[in-house]
Order: sequence, then structure tokens, then C-alpha cells
Amino acid sequence: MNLTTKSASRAALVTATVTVSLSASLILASSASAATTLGAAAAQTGRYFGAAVSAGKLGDSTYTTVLNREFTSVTAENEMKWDATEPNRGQFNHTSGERVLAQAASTGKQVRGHALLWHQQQPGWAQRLSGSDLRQAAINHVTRVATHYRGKIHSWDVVNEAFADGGGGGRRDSNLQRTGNDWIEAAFRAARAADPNAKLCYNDYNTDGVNAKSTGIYAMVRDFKARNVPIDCVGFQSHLTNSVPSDYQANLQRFAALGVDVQITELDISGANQTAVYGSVTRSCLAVPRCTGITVWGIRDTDSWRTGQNPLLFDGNGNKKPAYTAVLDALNAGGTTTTTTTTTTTTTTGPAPSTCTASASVNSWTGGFTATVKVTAGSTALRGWRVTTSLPPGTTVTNAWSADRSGDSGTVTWTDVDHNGSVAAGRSAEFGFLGTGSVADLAPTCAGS
Ligand code: 9MR
Repeated sequence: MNLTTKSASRAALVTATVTVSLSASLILASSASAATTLGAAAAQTGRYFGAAVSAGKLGDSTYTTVLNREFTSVTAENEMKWDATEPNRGQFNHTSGERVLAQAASTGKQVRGHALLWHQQQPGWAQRLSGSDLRQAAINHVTRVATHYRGKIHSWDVVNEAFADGGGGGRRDSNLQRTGNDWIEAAFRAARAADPNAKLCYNDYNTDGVNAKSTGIYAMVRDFKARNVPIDCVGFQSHLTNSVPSDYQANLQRFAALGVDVQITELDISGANQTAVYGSVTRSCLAVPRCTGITVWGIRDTDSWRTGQNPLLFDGNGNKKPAYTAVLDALNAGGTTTTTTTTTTTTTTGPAPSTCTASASVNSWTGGFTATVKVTAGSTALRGWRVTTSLPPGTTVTNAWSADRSGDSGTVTWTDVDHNGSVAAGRSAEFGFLGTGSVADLAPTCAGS
């Protein structure tokens, strides 16, 4: 419970910082706050849950009802691909992509951009190019499309499916590959320059376990990180049939250990074991701190590119399938949440005292945790805030968002960033971080300005 004590010295014209209360409560997420939608359940673990969406279906109310209720992220299934966005060289068409984007933005969803360069779904004019002309056209395409959507895309699939199937672990032959092996890094550099805040992903299929193809991609990502080629994430499409490789989680984990986020980007699962495999894939993502979200490749079975295989979470009428329940239950069991609340009051001789409280929600699994920290202004608006957390020995912050931090371990001070320093009276701002190790209580304290 929160204790709030008025400071007796509040009216005094002295500068003082008084910590007035400290309290802690432990809440088990599974018993206290089981969420009833995929998006809400995933959000409790610090993740998004998304779906591939077609602009042409946004007029279907069954479709949009499920979309709006369940999902917190959207991928345009075809509308941001090269053939759709640059049908003629140098002439861009973003009409359909913008429809998907607008629907997502109006309902508070984030957007995965898919896909800037791919050997398929190239416009005819690009298919007929080669060599330096194609390279120039491809990089121009990346620049122009990423610039158009700058600031609106959470993650871009910069390059899609560039590795070959089979045993070699090498690149797939394509017109793009024939422009030179460095085409992928050139694309990532162009995308970073065009939209510095988007996460830049490499995306592929048949990479769902430790195999020659995923190992080839792993080597590329390791090389990119070593040479500072900008790459932030790897997408695992996960088009599965009846089972998932036993080393699925280990494979996600080895990529995460390279310092990139991992995302499950096009999940669909056919076969008699569908329900169990959906649960298993979900748990694998939850077990990997840097697995930041799951996207299913369509909403209803009738929306799937896998005609007749019924690989999705909703039937043709938009009803929840057993696989839906398996995913929701797995998300809701995602970990133990510890909530700690600390109140600090700052009294100054300045214009008006600014008070704030901070509470932390921690989601833990073996070896790691996600923390979400909520900063709430008291009766006076905040112009900025500073939160201090205590991390126990053996824990390290590996990734954070929406706050600057003083270090990665021990006592860490977090300060507001541009967009979340101003908090109106009684309103809240949030930031979060991922860490390795085990945390029971972050004991956050807040100071306002
Ligand atoms: O689902 C997409 C389908 O509507 C398109 O006709 C097809 C064109 O190749 O692409 C499908 O989506 C693919 C995605 O863009 C990349 N990974 C494989 C997906 C299924 O083919």
C-alpha cells in the first residue's frame, strides 16, 4: 500500500528533498491481472502482438473488430513492398501503405514496415535492371520509401529472404545479390540515414532452429555488429507445419546475444498440433528477453496466404480458436510481476514544488527480466524527472527505452528524454528496460523538477 505523508517543512523557504514514504507490494501477474486480449497480455510482458493486415480488408467490420480489439502492432502484408510503392522508376505510390498506417495510428498500434528490398515482388522495371543501375535504383528505393515513412515505422524489414535454402548457409542468387555481396549492408546504411529512429531488421524463413541457413545469417549479423553496419533486429518468419524445432528458443537466444532484438514476424502454424505449437512458440519468445514481439501473418484463417491450411488464430467468422487460447494463456503466464512503489517529495524555494511517484513492474524469467517504470506527477506538473533504481549484484541492464541512464548496474539513475519530461499534474510517463539476472524489487524513487 502507498503511504503518503505531508512534509511538515513544505511551506518553509528552504531547499530540501524529503523522502516521505516507501512501500512495496508483490503481485503475481497470473492471478492478479490476466489480460483478455493478445495485445494487452503481450504488453504486460513488455512486448507487442501484431498481425499482417491488407488495406483492402479494412472495410470488413468483422476483420477490423478483431484487429482493433486484439493487436498492438500491424505489418502491411503487401502494401509497402517494392512493386506497390514504386511501380515506375522514380514514381512512388504510398496510397495503400498509408491506409494501413492511418488505421494503425488511429487505433494506437505500432507498424512494422515490410519490406524494402526482396527478390520477389519487384516491379517489372527493376526486374529488368542489373549491375550498378539496379544497385543505384535499389538504394534509391530504400532511401525514398524509408524517408517517406520516417518517424512512423517501429521496425523495417530492410532486406527480406536473401539467404539460400539448403545446406550451404550462403546467399540466395538474385538480381540484387549479383550487384555485389555488399548490397545488404548498403541497404541498411541507406535505411539508417533515411529514418534514424526505426529499428532495422533482416527477415527470413526456414530459420526457425539452428541450421545452415540461420547460421549463415547469424554470421552476417555478427559481422555487421563487428563492423558497425547498422542492424537492430532479426525477424524469424516462423511459417510452421505441425511442429517447431526443439532449438527454436536457443536459436532466438543466440541472435539476441549478438546484441540485436529478435521478433517473430510472420507466424502461422498448420497441422494437428497447431494449438500446442502456438503455445510453445509464444513461450519461447517470452523466455528470450530481446524477443520484443510476435506478429501472426493474417487474422482469420480465410485471410491466410496458406489457402485451406487454416493456420491462424481466428476462424473464418472471426471466432477465437483453441490456438488463440493457447497463445493468450502463454502470454498471461509470462512471468512474475513485482510491483514496488516509492514516493519522494521534493520541496524547494523555487516556483512550485513538483512531486512525483514511481512504480516499477518487473516481469521475470530464468536469467532475465523486463521492467516498466511509471512516473506519475503529483498535484503540480513536472518539467522533468529523475528516477533512481537499485539493481542487485549480478543484474545488468541490456536495453532501455524512453529514458537516459547513468549506467547498467547497481544504483542507476534514469532521466526523462525529450518527449516525456513534461507530465501534467496527476498524469504519467513511462520508460522501460531489459536486463539479465534476477530482480525482486527495484525500489524506484522519483524526483521531479
Ligand atoms: O502474404 C503475402 C501474399 O499476399 C503475397 O501474395 C505474397 C507475394 O509473394 O507474399 C506474401 O507474404 C510473404 C511475405 O511478404 C514474405 N515472407 C513470406 C510471405 C508468404 O509468402
